[in-house]
Amino acid sequence: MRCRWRKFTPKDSGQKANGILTAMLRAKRTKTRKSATGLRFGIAAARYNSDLAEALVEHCMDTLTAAGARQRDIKVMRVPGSFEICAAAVRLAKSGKFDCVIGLGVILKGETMHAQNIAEAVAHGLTWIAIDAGVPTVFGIVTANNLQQARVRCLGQKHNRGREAAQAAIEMAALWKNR
Ligand code: DLZ
Repeated sequence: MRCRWRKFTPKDSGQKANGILTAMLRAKRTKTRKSATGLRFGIAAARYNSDLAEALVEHCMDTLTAAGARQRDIKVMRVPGSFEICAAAVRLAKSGKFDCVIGLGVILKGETMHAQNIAEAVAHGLTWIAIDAGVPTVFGIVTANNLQQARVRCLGQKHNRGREAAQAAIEMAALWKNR
């Protein structure tokens, strides 16, 4: 009797790997498109690297309002640099007025460890705020090695971190509201 199963060949394993990769890419593309109607957002936005930082805020706001959030339900608190984001974020989170708090900023790598120290402090701070305040926080901080990388993530459409932060915030806020 002819065996139904062929021998597993390296070609098969290559195809299998391709299939897994395709599934992963598809999973990444499958974004939940939830409505932001009735949801309230606090944004702690750093001004440092101002043109890029402002573009992040605009993309974030546009995405929130396009999904149904009202302008008056979005509060933007501006701070000097990314290091100060957590001070504003904790105040927003503990105010009880927001369903999600978004940190936005642009950190560019310099010659020293400064950028890395700030980025780590903000990442830990936003994580801690979510745990402590029980309000979801979103890390919308661009940490780039150079200006070119930062431009792609702040000004471009494809990998825009402002838009991605807003989408994550909508999903988390909706989740918290059992929607
Ligand atoms: C000082 C500083 C430097 C060197 N780089 C950045 C940066 O790339 N992105 C950013 O958002 N902020 C930077 N800052 C400012 C610090 O975040 C902070 O405002 C100051 O250290 C004062 O606490």
